[in-house]
Amino acid sequence: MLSYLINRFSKSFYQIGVRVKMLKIEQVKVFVCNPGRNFVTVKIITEQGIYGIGDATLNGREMAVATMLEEHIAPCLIGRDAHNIEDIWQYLYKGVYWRKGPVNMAAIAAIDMALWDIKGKVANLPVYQLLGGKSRHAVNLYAHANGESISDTLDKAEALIKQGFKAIRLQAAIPGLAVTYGVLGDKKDYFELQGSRPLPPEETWSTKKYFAMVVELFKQARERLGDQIDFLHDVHSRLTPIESARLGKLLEPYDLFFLEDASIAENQDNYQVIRQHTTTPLAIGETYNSIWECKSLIQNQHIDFIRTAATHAGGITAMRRIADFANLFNVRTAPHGAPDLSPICFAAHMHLNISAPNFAIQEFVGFDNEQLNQVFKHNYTVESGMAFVSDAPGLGIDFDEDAAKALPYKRSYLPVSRLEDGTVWNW
Ligand code: GCO
Ligand code: MG
Repeated sequence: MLSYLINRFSKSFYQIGVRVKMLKIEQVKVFVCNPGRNFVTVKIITEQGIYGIGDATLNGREMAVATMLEEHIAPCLIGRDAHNIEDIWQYLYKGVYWRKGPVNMAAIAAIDMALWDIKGKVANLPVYQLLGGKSRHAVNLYAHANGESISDTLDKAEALIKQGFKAIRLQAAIPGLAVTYGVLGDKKDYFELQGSRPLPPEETWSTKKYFAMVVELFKQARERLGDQIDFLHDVHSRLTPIESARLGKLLEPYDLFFLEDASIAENQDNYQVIRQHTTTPLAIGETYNSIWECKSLIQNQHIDFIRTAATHAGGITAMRRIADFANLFNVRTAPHGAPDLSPICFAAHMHLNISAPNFAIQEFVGFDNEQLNQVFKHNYTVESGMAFVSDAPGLGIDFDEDAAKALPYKRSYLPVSRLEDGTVWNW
């Protein structure tokens, strides 16, 4: 009798298991479109007609990723089971002799996002539910205030505060330099809004001129905006480690939420130099393609925030591993949210942000370009400086193939930076 029951019991489990049908990948489509700037999008379609989408945009190198996907990755995916996200990730990462790299990892990332999108649709659940559910009710955002002068920046910050933002990145033009990173000007020809730049524009950098502006910016910001707003700033890797250490010290009285990309950390020990001199919180990671680039920064607690993006660090699967690792060392996540990451990446971040226990803040520039919204149909809402995740199954975002086809790719580059004597510098 007992063996009969055990037999029946295990049999019914077995039968339940069998009901999870294989989701054969039938087609992998790749689109490169330009609704105001270039985006690379992947669409994976299963035999059952269920599809998922992913972002593979690598600013200035879009066609390299599109070729990687079309030529090298798509043919290996046809016929595989879309359910096996982890195995497909390992197959594309470990299974290939040549690991990591921005082109490769952006391609893997897009496939991974599309597979999570499919899994959510099949389960009829938003992706965050598959990641363990909500750790918070909404996602804190930081907005950008970029000005032609300090007072212009602070005017823009005041307008954002009126909209309800409680965390603002402040960037202002550097007197004496023709162009400053992050400042739009009236030309509307700043990289964030680029349509096409057939050749890389060149810019000049001066650390001395920058220091003269930046400390004054935060002094005036505290005087004018009070002590209840979180301020952030992106150095965009222009300083050496000891210069970063000095800047961190000079900014301590103004209590930054974080100082981003103060120095390059190809040599991860650079951050030890900065860390030992300043208590200004440090953030880095938007260009990282894997956990290996931030491993020692995190485990030595030389940074406070890790800014990897789903599109560049290997998708939702990889972002989740980075977040969990960072959590062991009190490092919180603050994903990159520049306009060259498509709304699909933003949607992926929303699911990660709402679920990760150690999420801190999401960079947010908004998607208020009409063409862009024709191509990408997103579903989240923003209120009082916070974003609310979509409860639609999957990632909660859709892609209009026809709208995308009507807006073809245009070659475009990021700028190149030089010192005043002509030496190539970090842009
Ligand atoms: C940020 C970033 C971006 C990058 C851009 C490059 O913090 O938002 O630094 O502005 O420059 O993503 O493609
Ligand atoms: Mg940045």
